[in-house]
Amino acid sequence: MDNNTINQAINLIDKSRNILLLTHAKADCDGLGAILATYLALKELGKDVTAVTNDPTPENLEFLPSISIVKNSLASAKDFIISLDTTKTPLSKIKYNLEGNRVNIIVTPKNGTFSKEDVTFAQGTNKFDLIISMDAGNLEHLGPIYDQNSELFFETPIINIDHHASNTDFGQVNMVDVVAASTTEVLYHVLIAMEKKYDKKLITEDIATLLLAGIITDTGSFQHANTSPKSMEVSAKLLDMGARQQEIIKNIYKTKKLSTLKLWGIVLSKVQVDPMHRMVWSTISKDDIQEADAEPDESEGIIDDLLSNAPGAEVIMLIKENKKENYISVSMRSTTNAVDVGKICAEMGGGGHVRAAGYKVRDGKAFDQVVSEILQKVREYQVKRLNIHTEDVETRNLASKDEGPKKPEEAPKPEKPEDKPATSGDKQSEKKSTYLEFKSPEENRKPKRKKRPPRKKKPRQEQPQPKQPEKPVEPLVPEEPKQEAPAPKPEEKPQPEQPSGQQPETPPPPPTEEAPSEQPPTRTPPPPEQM
Ligand SMILES: [Mn+2]
Repeated sequence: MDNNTINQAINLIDKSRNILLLTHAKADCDGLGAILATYLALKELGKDVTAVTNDPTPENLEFLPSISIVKNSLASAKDFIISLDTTKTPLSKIKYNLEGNRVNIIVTPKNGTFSKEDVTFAQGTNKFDLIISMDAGNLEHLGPIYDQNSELFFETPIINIDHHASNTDFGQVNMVDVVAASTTEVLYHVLIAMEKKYDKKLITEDIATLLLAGIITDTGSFQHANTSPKSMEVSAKLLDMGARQQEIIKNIYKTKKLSTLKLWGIVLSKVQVDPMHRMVWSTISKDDIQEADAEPDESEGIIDDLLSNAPGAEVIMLIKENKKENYISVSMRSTTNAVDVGKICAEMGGGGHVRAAGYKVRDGKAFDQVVSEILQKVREYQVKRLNIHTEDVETRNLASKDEGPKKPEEAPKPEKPEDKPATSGDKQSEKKSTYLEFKSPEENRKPKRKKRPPRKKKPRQEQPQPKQPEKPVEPLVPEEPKQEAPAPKPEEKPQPEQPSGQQPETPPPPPTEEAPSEQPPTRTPPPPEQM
């Protein structure tokens, strides 16, 4: 973030009086932390500030300092003005009364009489003179607030503060630092610059806590790959400024409802693994949510738990049915920059970062179908990238079978594995050994087998990766695929090609639900541009 950009933003803020702060729909801790911190700082500078989010605050974020100032709707941004010309008739007093659905404005003249001609009407000008959008990759991510007030966004200058690689630079001033771990990390630098400009202490303990909360949650407590020396440094300074780290940890990570624990248990018990394509996934159906007596958003965090507990997996997915809002969401994480889940999700109509992304399907497609489509998609991606060709066809065949979400009857497979004539026996056995274990990343790096391309530094995209020999290494997750979807079974069949055009619809809002912040890992070794 260059100083010039920060100065432009500060100048814009300086000359604005009435500022609107927004974040993406289904605001997460980073988005809320950013708008609350900005709210408090701008109030300190004497500005009129309004902070609005679309959705109610998640329970576990209610501890955020000043959370109660956030409104859930944008009262009309524009006033309607009724004016009365008092040139000829001086005014004595004004009052109003309510009569059913009508408001009567009663004006009493000092003398004389007002007439209709003295009254005029006008649309007030927009009451906000600046919008600051935080943690949102584009205007649509702001949700209904944008849809319902689009005019406001055309008339009002916007400062866009974010760290998503997919950010479209939609503001007049764009402070988008894709290497920052969180929006609050970007904001920290802005607030420091403002302190200098106004020669005033702005970062109070509350603000430091809000900023740190965004960094902690977006880095998964400094566990994701987007944890950089800079984010650690900023965090250290925030602690020094009085950020209450324990309060954040306790509320975010150590307080779980019984229903949440139950839901996690159900989801974890359904984890499936495909070692050959280095995938791990699980599903949450509406029945699971009901069984746990949980809310759909209580699955938040599960995918990151999978991420840290599935050694060797490169792609981690959680596919969830949200019956309440009638969509199916797919959240993806990758453990290496070589696998760009942002790209995969973009092709499915969503988006995100290289290492954290997602999309939603709202077209009424069956849950199982959505599951098999994405599994197929990722397998194809991995086949190409890993050059799993050796047994090309067979491999693919193998692959496609496990997707099944748990209901047996729904498994789209044409035939059950059993029915299928086994492919050549010997082949199977070799496959079997292959697919039972993941290679750990380290393993891959070692020159163990023949030449293996260094996978770490690969440009993320799908650069064809030289094939990696698959070597058994850590026994990955135990083979648990319970239910019908046995994880990779050697004799799988190719999946019937499904129409893939989902309309995933909105790009993954910055991960809301299960994807706490889809931005985790943006950078990592190679300073990736996680776009
Ligand atoms: Mn964020």
